[in-house]
Amino acid sequence: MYNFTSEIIFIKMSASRRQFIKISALGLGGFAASASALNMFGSSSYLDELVLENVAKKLNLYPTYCEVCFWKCAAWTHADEDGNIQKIIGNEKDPHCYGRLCPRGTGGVGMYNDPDRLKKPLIRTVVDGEQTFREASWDEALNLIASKFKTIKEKHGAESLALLKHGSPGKHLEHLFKAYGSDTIAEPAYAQCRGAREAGFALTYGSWVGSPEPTDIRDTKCLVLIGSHIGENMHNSQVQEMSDAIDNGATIITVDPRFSTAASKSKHWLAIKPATDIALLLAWMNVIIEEDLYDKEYVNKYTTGFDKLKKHVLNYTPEWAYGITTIKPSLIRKTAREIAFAAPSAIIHPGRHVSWYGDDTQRARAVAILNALLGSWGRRGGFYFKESIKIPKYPSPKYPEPKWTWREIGEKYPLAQMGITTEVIKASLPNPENKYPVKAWMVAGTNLTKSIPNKELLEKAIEALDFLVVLDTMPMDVTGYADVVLPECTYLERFDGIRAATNREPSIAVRVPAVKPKYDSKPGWWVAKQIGERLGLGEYFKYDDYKEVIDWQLKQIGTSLDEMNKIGVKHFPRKSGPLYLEDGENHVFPTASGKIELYSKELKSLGFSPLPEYTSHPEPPQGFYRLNYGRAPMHTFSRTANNPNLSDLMEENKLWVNPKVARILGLKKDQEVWLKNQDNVTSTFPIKVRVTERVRWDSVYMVHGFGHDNKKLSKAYGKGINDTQLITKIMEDPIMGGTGMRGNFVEILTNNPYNS
Ligand SMILES: Nc1nc2c(c(=O)[nH]1)N[C@H]1C(S)=C(S)[C@@H](COP(=O)(O)OP(=O)(O)OC[C@H]3O[C@@H](n4cnc5c(=O)[nH]c(N)nc54)[C@H](O)[C@@H]3O)O[C@H]1N2
Ligand SMILES: Nc1nc2c(c(=O)[nH]1)N[C@H]1C(S)=C(S)[C@@H](COP(=O)(O)OP(=O)(O)OC[C@H]3O[C@@H](n4cnc5c(=O)[nH]c(N)nc54)[C@H](O)[C@@H]3O)O[C@H]1N2
Ligand code: SF4
Ligand SMILES: [Mo]
Repeated sequence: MYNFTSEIIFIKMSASRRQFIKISALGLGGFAASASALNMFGSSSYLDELVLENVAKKLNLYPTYCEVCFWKCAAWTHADEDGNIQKIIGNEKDPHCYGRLCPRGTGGVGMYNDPDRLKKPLIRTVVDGEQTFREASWDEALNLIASKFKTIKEKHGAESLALLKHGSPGKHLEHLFKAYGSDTIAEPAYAQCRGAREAGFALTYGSWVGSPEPTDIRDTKCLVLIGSHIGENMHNSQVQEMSDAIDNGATIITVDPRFSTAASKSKHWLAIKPATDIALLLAWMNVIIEEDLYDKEYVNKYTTGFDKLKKHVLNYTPEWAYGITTIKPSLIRKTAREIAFAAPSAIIHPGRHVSWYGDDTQRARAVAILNALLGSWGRRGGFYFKESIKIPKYPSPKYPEPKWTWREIGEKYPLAQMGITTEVIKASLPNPENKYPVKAWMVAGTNLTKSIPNKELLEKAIEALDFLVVLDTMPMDVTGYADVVLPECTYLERFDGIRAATNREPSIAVRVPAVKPKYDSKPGWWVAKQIGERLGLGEYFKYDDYKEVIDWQLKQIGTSLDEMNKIGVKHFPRKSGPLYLEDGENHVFPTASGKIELYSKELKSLGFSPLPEYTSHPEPPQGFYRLNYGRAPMHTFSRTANNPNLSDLMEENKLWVNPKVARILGLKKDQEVWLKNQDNVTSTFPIKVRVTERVRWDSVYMVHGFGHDNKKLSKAYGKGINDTQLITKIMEDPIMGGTGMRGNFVEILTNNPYNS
């Protein structure tokens, strides 16, 4: 069953002080204390089922919102009287899920049941000359963290403590860090995800796209997906709205070098050559302008710079784009006309994970401009005007003013609007010329070794840190680098902040624990408060339980925790005006000119191209293939690979290979191969081959998030390849610091490279 003997393997980090430890505690305490009649047999055993089926128990319902991904669907957790979670069901009134969770949300109960969970705080120690973790009490772990934080603040200033975070726990720690004087905060959901999109749209429309995207998919007549693979990208209400739109006869056009699930539902699949999308976008603009298909009234009334744009795209004909994209001119014209005929009920989807080739802000600008030509922003079936309700902040003192923040660290990138993870990592490297030296990290809810490429740089930075504490629910790879590991309880076992995302109409959802925290795990808010109090910041944490904070906030907006416990989701009326532009209205956009800026003076003044230009990118050399990656409907990044419910649905990723390539290399279905990239990095594990016409011959494809190398992840260990390991070449976006990750090329090795 569960093996507690120390199976410590060290990854070579020569003369390293902080060796990578495959998490392995010395003690037995956590498990013994928690073994229940059910989980002793493992969470999905036949015996469990018998027990569950034959003992009819009353179920209690607790409101929550899902943490398996960041769409934050509201749901009801069903728990029996003994505190076993039976199921999680979507909240009918929730605009994020319309009453239905995706497979991952339903499988969220596996996060709670996973027997591999972190069970007790762990502290790095040395036994017989070898580094390992020992179990510790919360008091000891928290005291150690507080004393390290104090020392670092005294020596280097609070600014040198960085918080790298993602998801709900991050919010609580952000409060702690700001109270302590540090705004050195970053998350991979910016520079490695949607940052470039937000910069591109902010430059054009004056506002971010945000999450959930305000795409009016349910009423659209034409949805264009550019490398946005909705359906595999399982963002819930988007998928449901897309399915309804298809039933209602909407045209779907998918631009993707791979035949994605969305492509299979599309009228047109444009199998574009990777890295050439800007050329297609410019050619579409060329057709729409030259053939007078744009929304003249909208363009005249709401945009600036049209004449410059018209001149700019004059020569970017479909014939020009054909040579670059490999998409036939007739198909470029035909699709441009179809999109324009559907306008303004047409959406060129802004995408979400857009950190591809380093010119991503410019590509996002091209998407934004194209939407403006179609008049789709602020129109039914295009983009609606989103709204959310503001949640009042729980009373606490003002934060001190840090001397420098994430902004200064990322100052090279003039339009960065959030912390750039990779710049924080660089600022942590030992370098006397470093103006903003980072000395310690707290990592919460982000598995850096899978979400941030260039592992060598990451390991160098970690090696140089004075202190690293990781708060996670699972013994993920990143925990192996920590000095202290803190076990957070899962979202099903804790209170968190109120969800108040933007949507067609404002709504809120709450997260309430359905069961007590398993093992010796604790909620993120509690961890933040405990560290805060030890740092003398008690004034910032004046509550005993986070539910007091939520209840206070709910009362300020006319509801209460009692009411929310009964309804889970509450809607509020819109206050900002109608969903769409109205006739006769004179809408002012929040840009400098008050108009949609087709031509960007701001970019010009910063020395960037004011109109999007196509730039060519390197092609894979002979014998190499472009490494492409994406999502699978039943997994979220690396966080679900060990989930017992979800790994049952898909336990490893496969390498999609075109039959032509399989023929040349003599590859067979399910044959194991290794990959080696352009910088001679070889994958730790092999991957099985999937031969399919659905991928172009110049690329290979895999689902992101596999290839875990911590043995304590008993289901995920060694299953498939970690795409991030092979991403060593980064194409930085000079405008906002995004991490372009799609410029890496791999060779396929059929012989085990470790058998030599
Ligand atoms: N190669 C490559 N890199 C990528 C991407 C890619 O597709 N390919 N995608 C990029 C994108 S779009 C994004 S948004 C980022 C995502 O990057 P991350 O957010 O780092 O993604 P995960 O791999 O899910 O890591 C989440 C970590 O949070 C932990 N966790 C889960 N629930 C909780 C909780 O309740 N509390 C705490 N404390 N921890 C929890 C998990 O165990 C896991 O260790 O990655 C980016 N990086
Ligand atoms: N099931 C599931 N759903 C998720 C997530 C998850 O982990 N699991 N994560 C969520 C998050 S945080 C994000 S950011 C989104 C990400 O999801 P999206 O933003 O939809 O997509 P990407 O991951 O950027 O892109 C993947 C697609 O881009 C295609 N592609 C690769 N190169 C090119 C190119 O040069 N041009 C074009 N046109 N296409 C290309 C790939 O073949 C693939 O189909 O998904 C979200 N939804
Ligand atoms: S889309 Fe799925 S995983 Fe994401 S929050 Fe909703 S139910 Fe959870
Ligand atoms: Mo993302």
